[in-house]
Amino acid sequence: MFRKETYVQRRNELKKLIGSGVILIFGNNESPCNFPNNGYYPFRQDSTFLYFFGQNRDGLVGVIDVDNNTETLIGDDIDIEDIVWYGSVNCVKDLAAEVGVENSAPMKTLKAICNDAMGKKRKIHFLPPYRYDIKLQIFDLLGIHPNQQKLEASMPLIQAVVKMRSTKTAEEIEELERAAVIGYKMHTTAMRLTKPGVTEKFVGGQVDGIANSYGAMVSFPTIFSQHGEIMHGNPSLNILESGRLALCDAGAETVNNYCSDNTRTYPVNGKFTQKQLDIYKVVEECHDMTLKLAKPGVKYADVHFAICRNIFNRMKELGLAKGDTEEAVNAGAHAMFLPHGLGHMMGMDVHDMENLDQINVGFDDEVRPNLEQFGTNCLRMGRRLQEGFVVTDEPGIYFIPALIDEWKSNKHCADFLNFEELEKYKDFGGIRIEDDVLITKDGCRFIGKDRIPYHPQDVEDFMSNN
Ligand SMILES: [Mn+2]
Repeated sequence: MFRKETYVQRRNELKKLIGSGVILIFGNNESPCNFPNNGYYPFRQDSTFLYFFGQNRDGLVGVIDVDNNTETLIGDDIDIEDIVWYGSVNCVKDLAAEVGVENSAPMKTLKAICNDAMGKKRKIHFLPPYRYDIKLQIFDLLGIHPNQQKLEASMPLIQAVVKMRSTKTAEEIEELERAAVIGYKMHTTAMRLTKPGVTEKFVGGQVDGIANSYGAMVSFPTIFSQHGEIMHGNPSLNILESGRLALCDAGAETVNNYCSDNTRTYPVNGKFTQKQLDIYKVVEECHDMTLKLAKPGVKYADVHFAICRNIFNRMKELGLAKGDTEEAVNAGAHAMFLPHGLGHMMGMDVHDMENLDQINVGFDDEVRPNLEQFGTNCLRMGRRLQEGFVVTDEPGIYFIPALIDEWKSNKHCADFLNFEELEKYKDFGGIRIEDDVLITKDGCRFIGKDRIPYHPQDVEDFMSNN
């Protein structure tokens, strides 16, 4: 948790941005796994609740009455039965005081607060909920059916939260640096353990354990797979084979819930083949290109398309693509190789604020998303960069057999792709290199002091020496 003043100042800023009404910020509840008291899924507090109210406990709701300038932390104190099983915890009044909130009240008062506000026709601001228990809670409190809640959520509140959380302060950047240290340990451990004969699941499990032992948990389910061409390939019981590539996309969350997100791809046996190296070097070049292009005022969509054009040019050199690069990228032909965006915002959520809808986070009135074109529709961040933004830089090149077959059979982008050559890459897999980038005053830099090896020689050296 940060100092009390941080939360006080954030709530004051929020009140200024919202102007009037009552703001409800719902914390998350525990989620049982297979029966009510067993094996809770790891508790994860809602990030916006953490941002304004700091408390990492289930069953809390923050209420900010903007017009009367009052703040209340709502929640029930635990009883003696809970203390017997889980130990004692601070009462809600003390939790409130720790983050500079003057008032606290039991959960049953929330209904009265909402009824009073609704009776006076005051605006009640809430964010679009993503958990079913919170949807039911909103239904009970405000009478809005769950399937209407996204529509009825407060756009001014969404915009204010995005405005505030997009720019990371010095203390938040320190947390992101801490997450990067754990991420470094996770990835170098995976590189050490990767060798022919072990299962993907073994490596993935060890990576998860490091996140748990140094921080809160993983920032998203670890991807560790020889099928790098499957975007979210969870570790399977398949055995790692010499001659193949392994892709590891994993990140940590610090105990204060700030994230890291990195990807590395390396040969299972520690040595790239020439064919692998030819593709790898293109991804490496694109990854480094972002550092030169990303700075305040530049649209991240423009950085994305610069990288798409570079990939396409290099694919032409390798005989996999053909035709005019500009026309090809306009037609979306590059998505054969890169079917996702260059990156996304990152912070307390690994896809920061994605629950507030990507269109509100990564785009604005000036830069609109292209939701029609395959590949481009997966670009999560397009708008102009500002100092303090943190985005991922994650170019990749993939050879997806089903996509090659589909485009070949319906002749999609046939003027720009060499399907004969693509056939030879159907067993290649995929390569992605990802790091987290902080936008600075006049440029950008990677987060994390120690780079997880990614230059081909560094990767080979690390794998042969560890
Ligand atoms: Mn990512």
